Amino acid sequence: MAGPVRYEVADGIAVATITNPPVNALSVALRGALLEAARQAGADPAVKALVIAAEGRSWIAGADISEFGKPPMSPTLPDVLAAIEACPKPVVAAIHATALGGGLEVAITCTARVVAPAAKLGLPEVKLGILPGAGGTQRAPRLMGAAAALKLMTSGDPLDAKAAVAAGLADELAASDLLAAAKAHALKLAAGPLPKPVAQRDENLGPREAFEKEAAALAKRAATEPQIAACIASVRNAYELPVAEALAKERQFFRELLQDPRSKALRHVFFAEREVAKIPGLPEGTKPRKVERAAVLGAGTMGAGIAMCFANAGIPVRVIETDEAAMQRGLDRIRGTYEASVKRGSLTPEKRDARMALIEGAVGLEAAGEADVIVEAVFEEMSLKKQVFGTLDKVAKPGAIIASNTSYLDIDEMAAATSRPGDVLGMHFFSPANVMKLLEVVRAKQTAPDALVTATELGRRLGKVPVVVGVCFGFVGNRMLARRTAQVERLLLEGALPEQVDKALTDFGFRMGPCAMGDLAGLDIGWRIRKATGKRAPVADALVEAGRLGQKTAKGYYLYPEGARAGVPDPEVAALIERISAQEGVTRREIGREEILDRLLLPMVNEGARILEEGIAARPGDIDVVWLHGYNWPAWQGGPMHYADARGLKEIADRLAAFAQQTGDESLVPAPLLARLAAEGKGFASLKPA
Ligand code: 3H9
Repeated sequence: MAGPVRYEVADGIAVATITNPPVNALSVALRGALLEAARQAGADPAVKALVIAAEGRSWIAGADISEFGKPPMSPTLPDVLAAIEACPKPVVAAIHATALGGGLEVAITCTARVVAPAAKLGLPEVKLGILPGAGGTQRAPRLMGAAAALKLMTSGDPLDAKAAVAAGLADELAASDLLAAAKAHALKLAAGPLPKPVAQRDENLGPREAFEKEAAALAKRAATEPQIAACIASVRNAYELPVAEALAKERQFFRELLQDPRSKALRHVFFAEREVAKIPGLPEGTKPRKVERAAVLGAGTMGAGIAMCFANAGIPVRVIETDEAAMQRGLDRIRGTYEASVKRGSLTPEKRDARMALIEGAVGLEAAGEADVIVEAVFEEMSLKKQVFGTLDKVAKPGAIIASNTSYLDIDEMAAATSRPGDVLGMHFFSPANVMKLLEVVRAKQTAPDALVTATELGRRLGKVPVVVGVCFGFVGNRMLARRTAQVERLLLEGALPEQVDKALTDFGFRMGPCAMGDLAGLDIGWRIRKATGKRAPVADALVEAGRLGQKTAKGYYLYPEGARAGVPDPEVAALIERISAQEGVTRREIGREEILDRLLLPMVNEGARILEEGIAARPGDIDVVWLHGYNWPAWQGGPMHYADARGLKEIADRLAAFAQQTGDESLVPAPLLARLAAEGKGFASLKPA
């Protein structure tokens, strides 16, 4: 019967080969089969040693994360490890690829570890808000020393094969035939007395001072990330408690952290980031088109940043402008950005030269004729965009993807200016384009499935996280942001000050609040859009009209004395806001922190519900990914839709309804989808993909 482990005995050695696609996660079936293999090898007089090998792209990727939060099923991972440890014969792990989390915990319970050059060994649990919960905090220190083990588990990043051997985490690097090397290693061990279990190798813990130094360096993170504090405490137990007690404590930390809402949020993010790559409704077997050359229209800030994305991924790119001078300015801007990276030491001069060599300036749209993908980043004006698309229709080669980087304009209208709407879509990069990971791939009405797949694959090649969204004003991210921005203005008018608004969001976990963000980006951007669309924001307008454009004029919502990056509150701004409140006939009042936070976040959730209802985003998790990678939503808060689910949609809907009544703002009335789910006692997570 085909199970997750193939058990074979030859020449006195039992080999248990794991096949549990896609990544050999430790599901209950695999745990059972591994436990059985250890017992069988131990009991069989014909077997001298056991080798645990695996097939597929991972050795073992760790515990099955989808089982977390469900009732535990026997055998547990500690049961399996106890069986491996109790095996009276040497057990050798033959690691060909990634051994992560619980996977590495299996490996370090074995008597020895032989690794192939492609192996990667790590304890990434902290990234899921937990700590290694199956002996990792006790056994890793007893192989590589407590200080190094603490570093490994708090960074969450794996060691490659060579580094793992050097650190003592693995015993042998097999240059070619891994299985043969592991068998030979096992036979050698079988010939002598059985080495003591890793859990008893206290002599390897290393000096306590080295560990405490490492722990002290983590104090800042430990104060805000409970999983880091738990790693420190648990590894410290290796010095202070008998190992059985330390293991029991580790298990207790693990169980507690698993229940923490922050870990739940991080696990949600793990799955949402993988789910987002699946595009619903595509014909089976849709293949991407070939992309070997790119063109970017417009060499402004966005265009230059997008061109760099292509060059950074090794794709030759033409940066096209309307005249020589603008083109040169664009190239200079790109060179300047690379130069700054070289100065900072984050880029070598060789890489800078290699990247610059992939970027070519050109004048006139005809220069886009050879490109497989063309990204338009010209001025945000529909008539101009339509003209550009009309010309591209004539000059682009057949099958080329024609993409717009527009932040809010209608892609369908642009597609209609061509005779090939199937090739047209949006590729919305976020500023700075060469840094931010989000890419909204906008699927227009007639976008061909293979064009869509080409854009998402290309996005991944560029190191982005592509999220497929539909056409609407502002797509997913900016459409929701607009709701928050409107509330910032209202809160300031009603009684809050910029520093209170910003603090609500930085306390929540954002790196920056909206007022500081506005100052950084330049307040004139929003002002220009409002003027063009006939909208007003009395406070923000007054700031711009008083010459306060943000950091570039050393004053905006805040003051930036002598080019300071962090602004300081300005009494003049407070006075200006009070004056505007009076002009608008609003009586100012004290607004509490909770109200500020909810007024900023819940309208976004409400807009997210509308976005889901309209099918602009396929899944609530997709919206979360947009906010995590485009706007630095703190991962441990899971994204706006997960955050709402975690608080309960009934509470969210009630708060919104109360705000709507209090302010008379219709947009705050709970969206029909939100109201329905709240009434049914469900969350957004209960929805099936659109
Ligand atoms: C742990 O071990 C706790 C223990 O200390 C204590 C236990 C008591 N579980 O990423 P990919 C799925 S905590 C369930 O696209 P890649 C994933 O959702 C765990 N599912 O592949 C996806 O599914 P789908 C510590 C998992 O080749 C598919 O596999 N371990 C798990 O780019 C492919 O995933 C980790 O944190 C899992 N553990 O990268 C490692 N892992 O196709 C987490 C993956 O349906 N995993 N899936 O969308 C990874 O970092 C990467 O998946 C890996 C492969 C590097 C392994």
